[in-house]
Amino acid sequence: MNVLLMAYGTPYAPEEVEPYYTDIRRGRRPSEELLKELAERYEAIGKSPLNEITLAQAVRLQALLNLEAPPYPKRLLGPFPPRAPHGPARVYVGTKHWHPSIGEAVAAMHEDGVRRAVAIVAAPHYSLRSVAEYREKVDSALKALPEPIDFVWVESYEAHPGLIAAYARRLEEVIWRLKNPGKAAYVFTAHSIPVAAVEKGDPYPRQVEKTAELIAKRLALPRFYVAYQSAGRTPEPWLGPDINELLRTLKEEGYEEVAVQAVGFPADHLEVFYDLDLEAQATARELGLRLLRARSLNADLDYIQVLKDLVEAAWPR
Ligand code: FEC
Repeated sequence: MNVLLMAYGTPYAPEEVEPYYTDIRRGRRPSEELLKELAERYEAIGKSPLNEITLAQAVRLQALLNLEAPPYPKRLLGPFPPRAPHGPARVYVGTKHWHPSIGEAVAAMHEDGVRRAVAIVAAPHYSLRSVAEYREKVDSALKALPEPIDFVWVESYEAHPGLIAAYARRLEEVIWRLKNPGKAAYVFTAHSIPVAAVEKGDPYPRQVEKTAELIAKRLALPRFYVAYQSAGRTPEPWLGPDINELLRTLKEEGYEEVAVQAVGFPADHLEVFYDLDLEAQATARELGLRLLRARSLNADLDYIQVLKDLVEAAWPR
């Protein structure tokens, strides 16, 4: 079994911020002002851990897919069906905007003799501005190969019961720390996308709502809100409400505590550490709101088990 696990990617060093940002902008170099602003955001969080987390996810996913029963005596455990029913699994990492790039990963897979694989993104929701773009990058890498690789895609998994349980578990930890959970506001966030994509019928906001609704139902939350974060620095309109704007509304409505969970991103990175932990936290402080954020899934085994389920279900039999 072969898997291509994809994520956004982040620069490894400050001098890589410029080419990374240029790649995000489809080859258009950012202005000095935009570049300075992004460099300052990285500086403020110290470093984005996204590449390390993606690698840890891949290592753990490969280990879980290859897990075989230890050779215990049959007398104790009875016949143990061997795991890894699809043969040895190999997981490759490809990042959308940095290295290893999706193109580099696809080329390495081909060189290793891979001709069939499951493609999955470490982000649960499909968008024309996320998964569709990962797919374009895979398709363009395939064009450079002498023989094709047959990819089976997992395009979204917004309602996977294991994902909902994993998110609910992290939010429950926040609920324990609230002074008055019955009167708190519960806010689920995802990366914003341009409104133009939504107008083209992008299922993204519907899928984000679904994830939020299922977590809220599982924890019997009295009410919940969905907000978007990290809108791009472009003049076009972006999907809202923005988390900072929503915090102002919540204050006006009389809330004192807000529990925030980023459901659009399984991993910690710039958009979590800067946009939520620094920016939204500063807005909340200014408004006199107590904001607590649920910790991310990262490479925790409950999330890796979700990836394993999805990959095994997609693998052609
Ligand atoms: O830690 C890190 O260094 C990387 C954090 C990071 C993640 C991420 C995820 C998503 N994005 C999505 C959509 C867009 C669209 C644009 C866009 C732009 C940026 C910029 C940075 C950035 N994104 Fe991102 N995104 C991350 C970081 N993103 C930096 C450029 C500066 C800025 O605008 O803030 C606009 C592109 C354009 O100009 O055309 C659209 C979506 C996701 C969630 C799915 C995924 O993880 O792939 C959707 C992590």
